[in-house]
Amino acid sequence: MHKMKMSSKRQKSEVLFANAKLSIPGGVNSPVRAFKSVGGNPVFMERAEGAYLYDADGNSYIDYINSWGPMILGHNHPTVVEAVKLQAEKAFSFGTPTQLETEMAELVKSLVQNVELIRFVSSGTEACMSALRLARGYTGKNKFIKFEGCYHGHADPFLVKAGSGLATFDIQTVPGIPAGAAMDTLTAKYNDLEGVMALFAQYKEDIAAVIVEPVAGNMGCVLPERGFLEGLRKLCTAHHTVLIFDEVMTGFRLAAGGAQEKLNVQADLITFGKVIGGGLPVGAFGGKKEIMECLAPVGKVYQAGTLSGNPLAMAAGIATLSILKNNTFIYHQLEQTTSSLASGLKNAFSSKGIPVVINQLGSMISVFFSEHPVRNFEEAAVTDIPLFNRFFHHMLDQGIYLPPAAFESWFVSAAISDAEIEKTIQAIKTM
Ligand code: KE4
Repeated sequence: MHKMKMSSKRQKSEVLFANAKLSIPGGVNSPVRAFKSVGGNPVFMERAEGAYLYDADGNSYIDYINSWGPMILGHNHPTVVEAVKLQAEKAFSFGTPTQLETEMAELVKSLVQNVELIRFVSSGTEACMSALRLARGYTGKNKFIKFEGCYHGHADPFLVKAGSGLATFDIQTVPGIPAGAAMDTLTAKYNDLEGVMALFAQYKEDIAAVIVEPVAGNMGCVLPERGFLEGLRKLCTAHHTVLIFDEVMTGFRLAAGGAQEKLNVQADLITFGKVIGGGLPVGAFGGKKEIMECLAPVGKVYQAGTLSGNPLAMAAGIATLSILKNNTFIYHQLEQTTSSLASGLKNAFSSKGIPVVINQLGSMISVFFSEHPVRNFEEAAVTDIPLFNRFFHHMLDQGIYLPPAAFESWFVSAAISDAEIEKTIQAIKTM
């Protein structure tokens, strides 16, 4: 572990972290926040505005994590804040149907053409867990394929060769998951269509689903190679297998219609999270009517949630998605900003003689310290992690907040302008 000189600038965060650990395991409510991989202690944030985070000690940071994706418009967008305030004055939650949920569902359907029905939940984990159960209930089959380095939340069947925090902490097997819960989980290498074909050759019609991050973000950003997603589509159609695109990260981020629009490949079920809630807890899964109507109370596949479709969260989601729908130039702007970040990073590191691979699509980007391409988790895992950790802390001390792990995508927001990009690139020169 790379021991980092702790900046004296963050003493209040140190105290807050020590206190947090007395009441919360590891002082965090999600492991990836704990700086375990990059070393040092996490920074406690207090407020945010636009492109900037402000920590408990009053330091400011350009934000490239944006709550791990949700804050695509930047923090505290006035229209979103106003929508949540107005709803809060009416009610927080009823536990009854509301017109807001229908409005949100119609908004998603207007942006994602092959979503005929959608069910809202409160996290990406719930969305993926429910989509898998639905695919199994619809097909009557149990096995499913996931890809090494992809992360679909922390439900038992997915915690096999998973990405995000499991890759960061090198957790190969998770205690507490009975063999039965993961025995039907088949894994293949990302971008390895032959490997998937071999699994179909072995298990033929016994595979309920293939779930994939259409652009992977949980091993760092890794792009699908030409023909990979199209090949999965063909194999699933041929074998009556449900193709699930996990768009928790890519949904409403890569385009208004997500990765399906950007890459022109259609799934049978799509899961959503992050951006869909605009920073409040919303997940969702949707797709073909024929499949979705297997869900209770229409069908028998049970799935439920006290705060599913929560009015406050719906208000934030409706405001966020409406802005994205009515200002699609934002996606062009995000692409441009992130592309100039990518070329700035490449030039800055090559001028220092440091080999880097920059993987980027739209406003998702990752820096790998490597001389070789990174097309799957195996290749991501052999990049220079200690150098990434040093880079992370150097940038943090320069007022730039990156995801605190190499196996994570960065997320650019519409509030990040050329000024922030320039500052980010300048910071590398002093590394
Ligand atoms: P949540 O349950 O964390 O809302 O979503 C799970 C999930 C599902 N699918 C994909 C593609 C995801 O990226 C995620 C969650 N992403 C991580 C970041 N790599 C969330 C951050 C965290 O775990 O704290």
